[in-house]
Amino acid sequence: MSPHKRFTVKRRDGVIALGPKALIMGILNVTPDSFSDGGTHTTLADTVAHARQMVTQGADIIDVGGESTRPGADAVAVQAELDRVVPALEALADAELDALVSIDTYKALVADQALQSGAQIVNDVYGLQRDPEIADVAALHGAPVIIMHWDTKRDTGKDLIAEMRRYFEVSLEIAAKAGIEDERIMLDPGFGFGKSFAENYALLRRLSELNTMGYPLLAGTSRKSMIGKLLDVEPGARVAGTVASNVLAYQAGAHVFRVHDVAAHSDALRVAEATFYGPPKEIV
Ligand code: 9MG
Repeated sequence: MSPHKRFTVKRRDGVIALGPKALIMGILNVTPDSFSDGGTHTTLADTVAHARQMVTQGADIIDVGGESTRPGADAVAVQAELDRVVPALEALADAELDALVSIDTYKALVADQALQSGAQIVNDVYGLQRDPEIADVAALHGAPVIIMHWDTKRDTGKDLIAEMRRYFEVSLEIAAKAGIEDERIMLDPGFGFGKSFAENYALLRRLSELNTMGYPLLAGTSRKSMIGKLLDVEPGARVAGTVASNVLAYQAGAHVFRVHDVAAHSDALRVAEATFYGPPKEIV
């Protein structure tokens, strides 16, 4: 049986078709302290070149973030975050890349400016619960929203998936109250966020249980410590481990994959798609 339910996610100017074809979200950090690319994409030209390379390699979405979410990273003030992301978003819009652009922020003001500067999707690692006005902003712009699970007050004695469902229900209620339609929502279990090493692997093992929530799923394991700690390797050497985790996430029904290493995932996910659904007709 196909693990991938088909969804048509509404955007302001179109739709995102999700189903058997895995979508790749390439990570574009515009932070000086990005943990795994060393913050090397510092000039606007470099930023655009990196995004263009990811699109050439198969990225469908470019996720622009101006505040690092790595453990121990400092929070960034709204203006500082805007100073990082707005010029990058405007440069990406000028470049007319063949990809959608998402803004990785939990701040309503940043999301608002970002959506006016070319971003089309809101990626909120706090699932609309840190700054609930972000839901109003997304609704106003007709933007799809990625609701990620990051429950800083979770009862770790309770079942992770059951707790995650409860967290998502709260986020979904915030979204509904703001007027965000169900067809604009994707869910993300938030690998690495407030979960132990063992819980991250339990989450991957049980990921398919989230399919019953009835929303598309995004998986983000890229170069995270769940891979690095297991293999005892630095971020740059976590590609094979990340690919393995994402192929398993695909098998569990995930639709979108947030990754640093786009080329490797493009190949691996094409193999996974062909295995589940048969190779493309033009090759047969
Ligand atoms: C910004 N960011 C870092 N990790 C992430 C993940 O796993 N999912 C999403 N949606 N965003 C993330």
